[in-house]
Amino acid sequence: MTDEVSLAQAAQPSGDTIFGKILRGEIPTKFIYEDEKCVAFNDVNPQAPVHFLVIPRKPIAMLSSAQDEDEQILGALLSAARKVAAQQGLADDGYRVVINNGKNGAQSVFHLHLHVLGGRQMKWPPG
Ligand code: TR5
Repeated sequence: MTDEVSLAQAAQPSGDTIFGKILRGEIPTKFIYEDEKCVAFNDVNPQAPVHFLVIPRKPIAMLSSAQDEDEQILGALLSAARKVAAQQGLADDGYRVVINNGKNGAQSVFHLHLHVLGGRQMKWPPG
C-alpha cells in the first residue's frame, strides 16, 4: 500500500485543512494561477513532471459534498485546470485531471482539489 493510500485511509473530513492554511497565507505557497473562485499551486509530492492542484477558495470538503449552488465553482476549477495546463505546455500532448473523492478514492486532504498531471505517458487503469 502506498503512503498516499495509507494517508487517505486515515484521513477524515474535518473543518480546516492544510489547503485552508495555504489559502490564508499561513503556509507560504507560490500560486501559479489565481482568480476570484480558485487557486492553483504545484503538488509538494509530484507524481509526474508537471503535477499541480487546483482548489476552490470556498472550503468544499470533497466533490460529493458540493451543492448544486457550487456549480459555478466546479466549472471554474475545470477552466482553471485547462488554462494552467496550457500555460505549463501540456495542451499538445495531453494530461490527466483527477479528483480523489473519499476513502476509496484515496482522498487525503479534505478540501476539494483537482490534480493535473502531465509531461509523461499516463497508464490506464489507475491503481
Ligand atoms: O490524496 P489527495 O487527492 O487528497 O491529494 C492531496 C495532495 O496534496 C497530495 O498529492 C499531496 O502531495 C498534496 N499536498 C499535501 C501537502 C501539500 C500538498 N501540495 C502542496 N503543498 C502542500 N503542503 C504545504 N502541505 C501538505 N501536507
